[in-house]
Amino acid sequence: ASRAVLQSIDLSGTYDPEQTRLMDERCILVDEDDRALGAADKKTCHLMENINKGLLHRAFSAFVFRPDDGKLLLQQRASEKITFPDMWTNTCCSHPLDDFAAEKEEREQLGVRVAASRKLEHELGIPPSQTPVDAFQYLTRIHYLAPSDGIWGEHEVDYILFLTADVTVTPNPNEIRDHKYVDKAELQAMFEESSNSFTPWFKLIARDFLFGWWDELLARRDAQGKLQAKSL
Ligand code: DMA
Ligand code: MN
Repeated sequence: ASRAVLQSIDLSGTYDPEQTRLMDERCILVDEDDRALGAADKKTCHLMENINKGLLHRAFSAFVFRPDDGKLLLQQRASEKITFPDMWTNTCCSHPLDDFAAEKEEREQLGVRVAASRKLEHELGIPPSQTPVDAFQYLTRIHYLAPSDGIWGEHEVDYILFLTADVTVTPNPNEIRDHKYVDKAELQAMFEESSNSFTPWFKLIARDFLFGWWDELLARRDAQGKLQAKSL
């Protein structure tokens, strides 16, 4: 894709100032085989007009499970979010950034692990000491495209990371409106009640992968009934 044809728009005065500022972060552009091609700002990467021309970037979706009862931590995105506001989703999603050398490291998915730890702190206030990079389990990568509201959307190679850990949550209200722990039945009930209040990538991952992997986590509980730190 030629950079020259990419669109931009003026966000000033339209959206939350902090979320507007974060649109200057630089995402890592990739091809369909997840080979890094360069970088573009988050705003450029999330405009449907550019996505429709094939622009694709790298992302992660983290899922945090509570060892004691095997429940998954969900978040509801803040109303301030420019893409997919107010929707319920997995624990934390974001992008490894071209702005940080450590987040460009592809060996052992190190870059996305570092980004996941950074954003679990930024969005949920989880101390990084509770999310060491080698504690994340990398499951797979998915390539997906999903419009948000016409102007905005997602087109990503998304790394799925699981973390089984006790975490201390102190939400950042600019990122998160609400959060809660759910078991499988509670999540199913939420889907049945209002499927359209969930992000498209979370619904896709739930439909294709989540429940099977979650069953495996639960099947490998120790004698005390606790989830093991790494069991897939
Ligand atoms: C983007 O998440 C990543 C995925 C997998 C959709 P996001 O919109 O929550 O990113 P950020 O928190 O950086 O705005
Ligand atoms: Mn994205």
